[in-house]
Amino acid sequence: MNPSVGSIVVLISGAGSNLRAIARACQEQAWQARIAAVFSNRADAAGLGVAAEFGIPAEVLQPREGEAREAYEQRLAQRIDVHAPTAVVLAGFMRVLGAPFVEHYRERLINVHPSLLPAFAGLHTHRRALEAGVKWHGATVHLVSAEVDAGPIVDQAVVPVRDDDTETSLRARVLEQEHRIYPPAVRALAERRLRVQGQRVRVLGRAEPQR
Ligand code: NHR
Ligand code: GAR
Repeated sequence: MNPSVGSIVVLISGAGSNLRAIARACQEQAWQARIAAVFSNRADAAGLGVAAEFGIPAEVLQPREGEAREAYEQRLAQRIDVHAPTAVVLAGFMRVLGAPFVEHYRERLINVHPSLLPAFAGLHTHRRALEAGVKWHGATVHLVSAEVDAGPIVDQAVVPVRDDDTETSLRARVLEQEHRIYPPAVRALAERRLRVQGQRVRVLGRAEPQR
């Protein structure tokens, strides 16, 4: 294996549309990185089918009954580390991760969150944005810290909130932006082109024009 080529591990729980966007970009562009494996904490995640479509090895790793969170995360990390990842990518992964796991992957763990952080951390972001009456909503790519949805921000995208929006229509508009901004951020992390200073992240060698 060529050590200069980055290794990407993707964690999913659901549909896998972000996994698809990343796999497609990785395939179509000449990334100096490969998607080595996909892990799902749910056996019924549709994203497992996406992994199969792209020929990416996928593994279901479910918490056992009564298993402590830290024990599960230790098993997960053991399986992930087989691939010596330069990037561990949360793509609709719906379990909060404990501090030891997050620390183990410090500056290698990345997430896309469906809001303009620090607004609407946590769940049900589109419903909460509609309830709050904000006129602009969006998506945030951030490095994962032990505090949920509070890590250094890599990129953001903004969408308008329309008068006739529902949770469903707003979610679709945001998801489209996730698919646009997440792949280049994952690529930069996997290719070791992110520089972190406190809460601020610089992306080196970003292709221009970016938007
Ligand atoms: N873990 C840490 N430590 N830090 C982050 O920033 C994390 C994280 C784990 C996941 C993704 C995330 C998001 O983008 C993420 C970021 C799930 C929950 C949650 O509360 C919160 C944030 C995120 C994902 N999950 C419930 C739980 O008890 C389960 C909810 C469910 O199964 O539907 O883990 O917002
Ligand atoms: C995405 O909108 C992602 O931002 C969100 O779940 C969706 C996953 O879609 N993540 C969270 O809400 C985390 N709390 P996908 O499985 O099709 O990529």
